[in-house]
Amino acid sequence: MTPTITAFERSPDRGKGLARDMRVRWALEEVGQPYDVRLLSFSEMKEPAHRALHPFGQIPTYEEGDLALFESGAIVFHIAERHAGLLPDDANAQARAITWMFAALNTVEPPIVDREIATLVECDKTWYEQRLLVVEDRIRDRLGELSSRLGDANWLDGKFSAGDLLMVAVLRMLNGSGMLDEYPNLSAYVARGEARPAFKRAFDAQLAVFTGKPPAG
Ligand SMILES: N[C@@H](CCC(=O)N[C@@H](CS)C(=O)NCC(=O)O)C(=O)O
Repeated sequence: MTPTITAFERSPDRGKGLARDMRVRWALEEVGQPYDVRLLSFSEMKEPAHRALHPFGQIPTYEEGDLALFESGAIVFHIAERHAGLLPDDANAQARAITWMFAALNTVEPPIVDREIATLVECDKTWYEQRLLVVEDRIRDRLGELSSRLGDANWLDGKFSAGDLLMVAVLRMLNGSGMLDEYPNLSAYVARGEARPAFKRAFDAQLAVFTGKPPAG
């Protein structure tokens, strides 16, 4: 059965692949599962029909027959569990890959989201500059720790997994901030993720929504 996901009709990032449907598209592309997309305006996202799928009125959602899911991490996990390719077969290696999924969303993403909120919503406040410094220090702590753990490995734990997919997606939220450049192994890690054919297909499909032109190829 072909799943349907939801995405922004007009992405605020202008197709830079930062809206969270990108994580779901990327996972589906990695496992070779075709999908449909239902585009939503901001007002449609807050209407009862969409809130029945997503209590917080956000994207992405995922529908597959009777199953409806929200939260990009839960959706990526579901895709990884149902298809080969995103989680290792060995039970312990699988548990470690899932740990990295949680680490991406629970430990690395929160200060990055705080920075996003600061720059978008709090930039007119008198305390903005001070807050930004504090938030960026918290991000640097996490990036330094992640950089030490990754070392010169290609991926976080052996082969590419759903843990890497989510970690790369989260780190990409720093694109344009210059912060990743301070950690060359993390920049290279993100570049490796972005070079994956499945990432490119997902990126092009999301960009096509913004440009209105079908993806090339
Ligand atoms: N924790 C959620 C966050 C979802 C989220 O923040 N979605 C954004 C798009 S990337 C959204 O819908 N923003 C519009 C809004 O919150 O009104 C997830 O990972 O799926």
